[in-house]
Amino acid sequence: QTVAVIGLGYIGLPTAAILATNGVKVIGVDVSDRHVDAVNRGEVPFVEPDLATHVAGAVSQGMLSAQKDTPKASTYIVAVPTPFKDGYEADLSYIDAATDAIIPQLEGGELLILESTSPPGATEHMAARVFEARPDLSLDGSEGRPVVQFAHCPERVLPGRVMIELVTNDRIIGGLTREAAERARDLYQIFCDAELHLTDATTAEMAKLTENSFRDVNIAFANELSIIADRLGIDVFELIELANKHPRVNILQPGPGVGGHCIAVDPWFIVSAVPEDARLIRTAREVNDHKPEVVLGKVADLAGRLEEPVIAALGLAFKPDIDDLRESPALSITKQLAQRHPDARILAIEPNVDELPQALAALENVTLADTVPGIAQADIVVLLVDHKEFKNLDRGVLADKSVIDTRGVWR
Ligand code: SAJ
Repeated sequence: QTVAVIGLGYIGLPTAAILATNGVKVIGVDVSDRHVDAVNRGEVPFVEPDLATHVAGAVSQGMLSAQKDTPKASTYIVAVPTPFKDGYEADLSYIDAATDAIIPQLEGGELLILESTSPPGATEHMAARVFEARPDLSLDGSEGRPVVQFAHCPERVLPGRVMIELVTNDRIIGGLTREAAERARDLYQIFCDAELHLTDATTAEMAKLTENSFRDVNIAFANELSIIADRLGIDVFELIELANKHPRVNILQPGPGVGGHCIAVDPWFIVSAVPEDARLIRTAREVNDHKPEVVLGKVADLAGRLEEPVIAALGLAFKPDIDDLRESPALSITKQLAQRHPDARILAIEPNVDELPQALAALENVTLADTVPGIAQADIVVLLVDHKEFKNLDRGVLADKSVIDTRGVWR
């Protein structure tokens, strides 16, 4: 069999590589020349531990190649982005484009797997698009028309641990038919050592969205508690630590907001599918999205008392010990600080980057600084990301500073 993986991003490329190193012939497809050329040289166009070894090995053995056109294949895995558009509805245009490129290649007998995180109904939508264009094919072989099968198999891997979690995480596989789910299971079993749970496609779509929404709602609860605790003059981190001593309570940690391209996005797919009923999920998103404003308000209270204050913003990434700035609340807070306080000098302290990111580079009152010298110059220190460099800081340097610790690392 030949597997075509459409979209060589941070999910598609690892999946392509791990199938290929397990003996499956894989053709990767991407619209970007940079991705295609890198893969064909046996290189990886982005950073992910261990991925480079897999790609280099698979390409040199002739099991993995990349191209821009969609080839004939027995199985197609679609792993393209699903961003959201205005009104928070999912944008399926990348899935549609991938499907449209597969359609002319179909002869019957193929399996199409949607891996992209998708709103409920996306796999059915994909099948409807195929059968509308190709009435000569069918889902069930009715009237003797050749069968094309469809399944949804969402990824659940954590960036930074992708090559490990592809093997060790359980997976959910939802088929439009039972046969489709079983056939997809046989494919994933080639490299996945964990359990593969079969269900229908819509349940699989919702399972992925539910996992990330669960985390978002729990973080929103912690963020709301942090605002309540401030009002009451108590320490939210101590409050949560104590409440979590209860055997059935497990509250996550508050912070300056929720970032990344998954947890801050996926819950909206549920909200836009059932707006009247997804009330808690929507409110959680709003609570988390409002948290940067709360942090900015605290800084403004302190900065208002000083002339030309120096403000150190600690961390730009969306979570600790990475350089990923996507949808990062720390980055947007730092930018807002600079824009709202033109008289202030903002020191951006991010040990995981070497230069100011584009979003900040154009702002005249922002400079990148090293941790200890930066803090030493500051009047106000705002901790936004719990990077190890900040956790392990010698606290003496904070002695005469006004400190806002959004992650509770210096309690
Ligand atoms: N955060 C908090 N408090 C917490 C935990 C997280 O404020 O107690 C914040 C982080 O700082 C960050 C954001 O939430 O800004 C998201 O970080 P994360 O580590 O929770 O998640 P991601 O986005 O890196 O990866 C998630 C994972 N999903 C779950 O844990 C349910 C991962 O398994 C998924 O594969 C990934 O989303 C995805 O691709 O959907």
